[in-house]
Amino acid sequence: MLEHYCTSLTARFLHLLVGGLLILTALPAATDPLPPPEGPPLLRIEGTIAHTNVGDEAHFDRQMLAALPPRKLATSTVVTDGINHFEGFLMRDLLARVGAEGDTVVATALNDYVVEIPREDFREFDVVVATHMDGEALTPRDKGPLWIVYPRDDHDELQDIRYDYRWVWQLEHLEIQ
Ligand SMILES: Nc1nc2c(c(=O)[nH]1)N[C@H]1C(S)=C(S)[C@@H](COP(=O)(O)O)O[C@H]1N2
Ligand SMILES: [Mo]
Repeated sequence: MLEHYCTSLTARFLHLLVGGLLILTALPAATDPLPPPEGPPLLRIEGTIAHTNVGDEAHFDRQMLAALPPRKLATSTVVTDGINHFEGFLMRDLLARVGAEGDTVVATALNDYVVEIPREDFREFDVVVATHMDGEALTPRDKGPLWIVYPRDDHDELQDIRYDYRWVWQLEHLEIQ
């Protein structure tokens, strides 16, 4: 009887242990160190971030961006006609990946356009950083390599000039403050 009790306790413990290990290994890559970029960086992130790979900054090449959980979004935009199909990743996941702390994200584009975005946007809405539009990789000639895309068709409040100017195209740099 006692023996049986002990075995089942041990079994329970092992069960919990194995369960715990499974959960740990399944945790998103958010806690892994950032590998150094192998290709040219498409996006550089600096400021209050926990994970860096080039000096004080986190640099992401195309492959590293592609390793983030993929996300699709179909929406209209103020600068294109009809509905576009975007592919990329969530800004929220990117910020988690670098261990960002801070309430403001300053986004800078290749054309030196700079805008401050409240981090709250990325908690509240599934904002995508798009690498592709309608099946084609975005290029610097056409709003690329990265374009911040809000789910504007899903939320009336996003159909507002205050949000339009946060749709940074040709995105290349983020500073977390
Ligand atoms: N890289 C970049 N992104 C940008 C801008 C810009 O000048 N450069 N303009 C912003 C503004 S003010 C708006 S309203 C929307 C649409 O700008 P557009 O009509 O000039 O394309 O994109 C935003 N993203
Ligand atoms: Mo604008």
